[in-house]
Amino acid sequence: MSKISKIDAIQILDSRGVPTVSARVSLDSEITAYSMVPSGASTGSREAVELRDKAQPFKGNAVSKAVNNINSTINQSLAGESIYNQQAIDLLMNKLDGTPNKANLGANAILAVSLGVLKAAANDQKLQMFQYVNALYREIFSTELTMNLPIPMMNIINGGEHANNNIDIQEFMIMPIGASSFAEAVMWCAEIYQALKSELNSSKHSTAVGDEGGFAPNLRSNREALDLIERSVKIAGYNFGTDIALSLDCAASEFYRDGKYILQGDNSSLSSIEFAAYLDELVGMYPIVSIEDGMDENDREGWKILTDLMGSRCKLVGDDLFVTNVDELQKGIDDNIGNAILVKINQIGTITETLETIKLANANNYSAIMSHRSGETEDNSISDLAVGLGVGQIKTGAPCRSDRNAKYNRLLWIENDFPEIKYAEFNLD
Ligand code: 2PG
Ligand code: MG
Repeated sequence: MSKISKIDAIQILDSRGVPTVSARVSLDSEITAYSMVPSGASTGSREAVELRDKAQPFKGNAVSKAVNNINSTINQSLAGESIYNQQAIDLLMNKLDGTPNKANLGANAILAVSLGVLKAAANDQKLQMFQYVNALYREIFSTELTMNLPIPMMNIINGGEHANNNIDIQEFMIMPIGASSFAEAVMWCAEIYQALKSELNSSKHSTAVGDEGGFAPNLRSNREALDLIERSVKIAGYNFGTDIALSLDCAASEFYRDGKYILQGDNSSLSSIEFAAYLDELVGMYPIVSIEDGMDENDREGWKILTDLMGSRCKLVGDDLFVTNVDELQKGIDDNIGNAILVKINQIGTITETLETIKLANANNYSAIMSHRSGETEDNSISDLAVGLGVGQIKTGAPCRSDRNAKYNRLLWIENDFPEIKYAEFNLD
């Protein structure tokens, strides 16, 4: 039983050049593991607290307090613990923090350690992290869990808070649902991405990219973005609808003001019913199989309208709505809103709570999608989490920029080395 000998942390930079936390977990067996914490831009108001210094330098964004919390309190409390006690370690950190939203120690400090512990334990057992997390889930919940290679949801046009263009919808994603392997899925998406680049070039649009590696052109409307993607899919030689489906992340909380959804690109201000009808129309016109945050996180009435209208035809994914929080997901299940959840480890801050949320989703037939944040690092743990927890879908940006491709590339190696793990199937049930 290897024990934790030391946990330390430093401040590093994320893909936006903003500080974030990196931790190192060292064991008495001489194993060490490093973790890095991502950071969102379009954050849900009920997410666990990302502790920032709120003083110079880095315009208040430094994370030295979170780093110090690891180097002092957390290190002192966890030194000597068995590395295999993931649940006990996460619980202990939550107790040390003492708040419901990790405001004292910081979810960025707690997650860095929780993830570092998971990695160190896997290394210590000479297992791949996806194998270890799969075993951990099965042990905690006394249940079986089939692993798979997730269908990627590649965000190839960026808008909203992730780009300084005039597109309201934050993410336009392609999903290679017809591919027969993860490698084929990546190839298709990369070819479509390049076709889209040529299309943008020939129509004199910018090919600069947004935070998640997708293009960020100034387009007249959401529909123009969808039309461009349709053309690119076809030019690349794929069938629009059966090979490639689409998904959107509206991140609707970002354009919801005083009870209205304000679409600047379309020059309209819509009620919840009208916005649901707008989305329904898009689903009728394009093969959109998944819509994330189609309503504001507090517009539960709107979520109900949307779910009643389209829940049987489309995945309705709660991101800001559920914030990877088991209580928020339970409320959604009770109210019958949404039918899928986005899973972001830093929204909740520990591995144990992430597993609990996925367990609740699985038990209630809500799909789970493993997700990056718009601010990322080269840490590719979410790839292993997606495989080990068998969620079947991963959202981690365009096939461009190494902070995004680090995740896809890790999945390519997993598929190469473990051919018994199959590429997931997409179904709407
Ligand atoms: C989202 C994410 C990731 P952010 O809204 O789903 O794509 O963005 O990390 O900015 O919250
Ligand atoms: Mg989102």
